[in-house]
Amino acid sequence: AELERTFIAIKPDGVQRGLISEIISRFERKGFKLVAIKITVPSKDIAQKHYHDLKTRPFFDGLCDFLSSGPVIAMVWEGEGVIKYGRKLIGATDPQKSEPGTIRGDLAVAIGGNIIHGSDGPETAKDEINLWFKPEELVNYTSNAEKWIYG
Ligand code: YYY
Ligand code: MG
Repeated sequence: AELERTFIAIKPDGVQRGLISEIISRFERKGFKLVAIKITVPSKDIAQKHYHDLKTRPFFDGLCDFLSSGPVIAMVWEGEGVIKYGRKLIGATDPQKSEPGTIRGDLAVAIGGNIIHGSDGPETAKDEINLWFKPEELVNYTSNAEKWIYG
């Protein structure tokens, strides 16, 4: 299996709504491997860096306030195609447009409460992992299921 990694975060709304295990289980059952996880209240500075691509958008300030308003579950997931497929598991940004079967499609109704973040490409994945985690917080290990998952 190729060592592709993505940054996934359960935002404060997902944590407050008790959706941590539901969301983690979707990545885990798919066959992706959890290599880092923590619960943290991100500073406004981390939130602004995390969403820096959106800094000219009118909702930027509110979005950063929201992300830093409470506990977030920050994770790194590893697996073949995990960046692109992780986005697929998450669904469209606006839950009104997310397909049923996706995390946002099944569990969210509004864009301001879309419960989860996932990196949108290899470059952002690398930047976001580096922003949220120290290298030593990433755990390299062999999962015994890998030979069954990848064939
Ligand atoms: O990557 P993703 O979370 O699906 O969407 P982005 O376009 O990167 O926007 C990040 C975040 O900003 C989104 O999850 C909700 C919020 N947002 C918003 O509040 N209003 C918009 N019109 C677009 C995005
Ligand atoms: Mg995005």
